[in-house]
Amino acid sequence: EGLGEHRAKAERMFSLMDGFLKNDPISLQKDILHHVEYTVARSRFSFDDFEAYQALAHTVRDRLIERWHDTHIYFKRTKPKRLYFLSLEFLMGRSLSNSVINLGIEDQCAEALNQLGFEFEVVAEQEGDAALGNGGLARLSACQMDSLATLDYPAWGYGLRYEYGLFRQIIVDGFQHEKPDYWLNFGNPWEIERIHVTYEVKFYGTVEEVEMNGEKQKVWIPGETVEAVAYDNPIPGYGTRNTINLRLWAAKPSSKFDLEAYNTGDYINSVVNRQNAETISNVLYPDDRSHQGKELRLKQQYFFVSASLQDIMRRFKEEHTNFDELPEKVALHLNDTHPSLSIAEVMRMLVDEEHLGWHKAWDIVCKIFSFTTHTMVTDGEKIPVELLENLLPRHLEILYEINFNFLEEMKKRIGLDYSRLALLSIVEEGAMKSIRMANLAIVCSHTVNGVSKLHLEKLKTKTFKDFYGLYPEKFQCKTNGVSQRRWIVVSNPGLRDLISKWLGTEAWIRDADLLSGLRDHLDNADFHLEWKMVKKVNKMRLAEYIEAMSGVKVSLDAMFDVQVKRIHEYKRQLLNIFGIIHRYNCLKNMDKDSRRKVVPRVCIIGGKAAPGYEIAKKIIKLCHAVAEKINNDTDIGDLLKVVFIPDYNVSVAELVIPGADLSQHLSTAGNEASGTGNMKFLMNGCLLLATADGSTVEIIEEIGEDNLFVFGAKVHEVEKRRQKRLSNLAPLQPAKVPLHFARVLRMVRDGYFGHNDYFKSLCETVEFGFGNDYYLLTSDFGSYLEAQAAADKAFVNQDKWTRMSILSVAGSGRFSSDRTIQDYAESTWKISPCRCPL
Ligand code: B1N
Repeated sequence: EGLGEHRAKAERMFSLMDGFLKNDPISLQKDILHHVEYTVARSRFSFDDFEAYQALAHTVRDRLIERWHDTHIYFKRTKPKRLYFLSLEFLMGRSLSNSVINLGIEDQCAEALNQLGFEFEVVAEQEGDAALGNGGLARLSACQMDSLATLDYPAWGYGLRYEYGLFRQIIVDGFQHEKPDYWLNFGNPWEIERIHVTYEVKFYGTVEEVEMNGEKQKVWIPGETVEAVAYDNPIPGYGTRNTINLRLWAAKPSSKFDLEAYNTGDYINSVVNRQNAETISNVLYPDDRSHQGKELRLKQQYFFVSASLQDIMRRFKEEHTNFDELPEKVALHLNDTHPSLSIAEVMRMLVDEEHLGWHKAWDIVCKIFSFTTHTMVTDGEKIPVELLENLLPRHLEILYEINFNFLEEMKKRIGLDYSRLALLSIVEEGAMKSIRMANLAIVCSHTVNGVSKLHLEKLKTKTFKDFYGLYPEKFQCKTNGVSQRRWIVVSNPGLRDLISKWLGTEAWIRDADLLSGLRDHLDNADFHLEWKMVKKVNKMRLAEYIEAMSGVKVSLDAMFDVQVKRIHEYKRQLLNIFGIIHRYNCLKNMDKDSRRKVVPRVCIIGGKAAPGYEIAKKIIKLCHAVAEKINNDTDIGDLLKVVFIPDYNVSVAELVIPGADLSQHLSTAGNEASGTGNMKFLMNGCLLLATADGSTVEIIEEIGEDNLFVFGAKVHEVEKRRQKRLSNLAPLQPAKVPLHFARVLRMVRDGYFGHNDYFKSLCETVEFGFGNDYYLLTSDFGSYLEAQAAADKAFVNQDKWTRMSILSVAGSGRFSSDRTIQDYAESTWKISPCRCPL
């Protein structure tokens, strides 16, 4: 009876809805106008590009919501094992083009806009970037969400809804300044606020022991409550109806907040205090290496962890009654150590709230967590015990107990070897007692993943050597990948069309391995011609952008040489700049005849320095100082131009990468865990000039070393060279420094580019007796210049260059995030596709 009634009601609703939204250009136009009038509240007779963007975004959003609902109803019905991807950072960039492409309605949208007098590209450019992350790790999360949706996996992403994303970089007089990125200023049509999906998150307070059913039980009496509100961001898959959810949490003052103060009449102060709660999710930490010992950061982490896990457990309990089923139904993935408080939180929920008993809870916890580390350094994230004790007293107890049990087990396994036990311990003793988050994550996760083969090797032999000895089976390699939807289809439509035309199919958009089919046309002259044409058009676009940003006019005949990524000493932007200065010196010393044979270059550098990272900021200034000198040297003209692209972010990357001929990835071998920029350039037919570091090693494996320019010390040589440098230290031996390098260094030091006082400490990083050139610029310089010369030589032979470029794209299939995600799904998460029927 009840069921029949329910069905009748549903059918009536559906008929009122007039079926699903339609995607023909006329229906789309109607919807756009509807949103102009009723959502944006502008007259349908006068609206500008931005308003057209808003209206179109809402039109697309409606369609996403339909699919999102269907997907979730289907997941609810089939109850598959779900993956929860926990990450404190997601770099989504823009959403419009990506959504429209994944929904398969790009042509219809373009036509609809056209008939309303707008152009899709112009409208799409109105959108700002969602920059809720720092760099590679955060963009990786975004690509992986795209792959999870496309491959139909029942997955959720969880993160924080920072009101201020990564700072905007402004360049004043060659210096970086940081401006807040208040990205929500103009609204965000891609999120759905769920005012009813809220959870209380507690902080501070004390732990007390109470009697419960004749047993002693710990309870946490928190001192502060903050509310977490869910904001859902639909993530559409490509070529599927599946649309999954990225749920981001925002902090709101709890209604229970500070009741006491209200009662005592201090109204104004209690409102001000309430407001403070919101600061928790306000701002993203802009340093992608260390933010240690900061209370706000710890608060962010726990706020995120607590809200996500309450949500996950609520969903589990809706569908299941027995916690024994948890490992079959829930996979929790820790994206780096940042969310690893989750481990203590799940233990607390199971032990204190569900009364499961420690051993049973522990057994379950060890089956649900997996962990990916993204770093090469041993000295990972640590939380001072003092902070935890104050902010999360119960969690600290739980961490101690986990550690105690772990060490007891280890004593049985390895004996009373206290120095070894001290290394394994989750708790670091010493001046600042702290919790080692990586140790915690390794002990409690069933899988520990590295992000490239080389990275995994280092994890096994160095970083986590002791753990590898204990749990060899946990350690796995999941080489990173990037989404060909974002990095070819969205950002390089010309190349997309060309690939589809020559492969005779668009299937590569879901199956990147098909790109290898391009090899069949390797020597086809028409193919070459079209290939070069696509690059030329992309270079034109980039040249216009460069002129608009920096006023520098660049020649399209020049080789566009690009290095864009966060500024770090280990990434060696300084090597690039020194190479540019050397090139300048060479040009100055050449006669007219020799100059005619030179390949003109446009050297493009972009990236942000962490606000407190002085040396990185000096690198940015040096780049500008060198650019000013060279670009204004009329004697050099188009032979060499240097450009710094300000405020590098996802949308800038989408413009720069397709227009690059050559890209540089210069990290000292053994420092870049993977790198993903290299893959994006590879997919866009840009040749790589790179060290054998991180995932580049696998790119070399895939396309062969003849098809890129590899240079520099290999991983196993780096340690030796460092030792050698140090042994040279005692008697200063400047003669050991290659002449070219010494000359370039001296020019910077002596003020050839001005600001010599300011650059002094930068120069010292590569000088003996000071920084001792830890990153080995001196010893790699010669080999770097040789690789540069090889690139020049190859560029002269455009046939050869084009072949290398084609082979790069053809070999990029392995570096699709689809491959990475499928591997994770099958071997780590043990989840299966769950495809929502049409
Ligand atoms: O993660 C990327 C790798 O491709 C890069 O090689 C690696 O450097 C990068 C703290 C990080 N490692 N660690 C971070 C980011 C934010 C933060 O707050 C650390 N990012 C990486 C993807 O695997």
